Amino acid sequence: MNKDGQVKLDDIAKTFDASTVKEVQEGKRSEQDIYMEYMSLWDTQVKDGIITFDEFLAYYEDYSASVEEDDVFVAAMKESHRSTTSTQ
Ligand SMILES: [Ca+2]
Repeated sequence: MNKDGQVKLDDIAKTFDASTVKEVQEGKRSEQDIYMEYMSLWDTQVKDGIITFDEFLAYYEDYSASVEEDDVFVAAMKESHRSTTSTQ
């Protein structure tokens, strides 16, 4: 996040590796499909490729509210995060 309280979509994209998502590894969905779905979670209010602080907060509100019904995707996100921070 920069001094203006905004995050560029590209910065978030760098932290996300769609190839580690289970559905991609199983060939059920394309990396592009997962990537676009992930990005659409963030850039919600004004789709300009920049995540404002309001959009950032909105994401986390939605995220916490939808954990139970969307737990498969959340698990995939955790798996993705783990793999990007591992030494392998
Ligand atoms: Ca935006």
